[in-house]
Amino acid sequence: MVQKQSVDEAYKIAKQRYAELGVDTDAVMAALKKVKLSLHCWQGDDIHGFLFPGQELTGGIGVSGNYPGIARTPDELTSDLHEALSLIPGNHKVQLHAIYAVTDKKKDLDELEPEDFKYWVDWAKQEKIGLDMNGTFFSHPKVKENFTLASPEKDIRDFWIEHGKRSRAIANYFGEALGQQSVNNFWIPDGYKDNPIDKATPRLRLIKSLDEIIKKPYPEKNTIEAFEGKLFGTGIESYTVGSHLFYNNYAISRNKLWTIDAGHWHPTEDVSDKFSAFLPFGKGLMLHVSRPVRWDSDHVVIFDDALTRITRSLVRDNELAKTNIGLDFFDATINRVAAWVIGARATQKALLQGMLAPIEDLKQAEAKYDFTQRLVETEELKSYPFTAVWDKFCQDNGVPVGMDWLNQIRQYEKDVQFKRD
Ligand code: RNT
Ligand code: ZN
Repeated sequence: MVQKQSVDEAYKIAKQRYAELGVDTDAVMAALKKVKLSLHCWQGDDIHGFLFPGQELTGGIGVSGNYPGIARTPDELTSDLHEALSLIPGNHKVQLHAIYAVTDKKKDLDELEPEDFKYWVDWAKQEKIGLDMNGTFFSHPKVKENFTLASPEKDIRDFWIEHGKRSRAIANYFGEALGQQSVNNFWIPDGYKDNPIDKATPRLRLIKSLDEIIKKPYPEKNTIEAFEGKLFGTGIESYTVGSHLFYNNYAISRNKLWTIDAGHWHPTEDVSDKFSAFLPFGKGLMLHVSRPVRWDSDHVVIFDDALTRITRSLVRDNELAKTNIGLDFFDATINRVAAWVIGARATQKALLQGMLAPIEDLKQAEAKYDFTQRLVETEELKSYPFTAVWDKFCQDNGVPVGMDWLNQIRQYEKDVQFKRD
């Protein structure tokens, strides 16, 4: 067990070290506390949901592993989310997918209504958290040859347009009932395995379908749409209708959010460079923080260079207010609750490290072409004692410090998760 006294002593020294640079660690902790992450409910059950038991996962995404203790019911999933939230400092949000509706009636995706999410709203009220939304445009028989909103068939498009409309009514309900904006994220798998003849028409159809979905106005304080592009999916390697450039332009022209999923780019592409190129023109961003390993593998987010580049950009360029930080990964080879906690804590730790810097001084040095100071300080800052501030932040927010939280996971496995199998 980490001792409170050692956390306090280390913090005192760290506070002094940062104060020497003009950085106020108490103010930084207060700023970090305000940053909400949106935890993705689907890490808890390998994207099965509750609406269509046993339905296969499709759409070019996949989950591997079979660690015991998967959540199979709404109560099991909310219990696991509660456990995860209790190990993550601060107050956050949870992202749902349409397939997580909780209803006794047999309903299809084009029939869902806000009342089918009352279970989640009641739970969110109890947890004092907000909810984000995602329509589910995959794992369904109406996905024909990997096409939904851009399908050449009107019947297929109409089904998915109706689903999109329903998802907006649900997101509006979340925002209204919980008093905070619900981001409604759209990702569709549409595309071709092999080279298309016609790349233009599917994109024109997608624009028409999306415009139809977003036609009805909802108060923006309740909900706003976000659009997530992608390079490719498995089985959809040659052409993606909703590419990055497509949604970048769609989001700007419709004054909506653009979603950047860190796993959806070529592995050497630095997504953090895109924020400041988009935001001067765009309404805002939604992030799906993920970790691609060689491809869009959706590994659990860890404290690595790609993550710290993302968080440093957000902090240094003052973009947090216009950015919604969601997580999106799915690993079933480890404890699924631990997966959430690892990814969320890594993201917060990376944000904290980014904040603990004399950013204005460095900007001034840069403006005076003092690249020597810039490189010396940014390199030295990497080994400044930000971990002592992180430990203090965890302690002050009533969550376990360091690796102590693993004990809680082991206990939860024993008492709850392993009893499910
Ligand atoms: C798929 C997208 C999408 C999904 C979730 C489940 O490549 O990243 O965000 O991961 O909707
Ligand atoms: Zn995503």
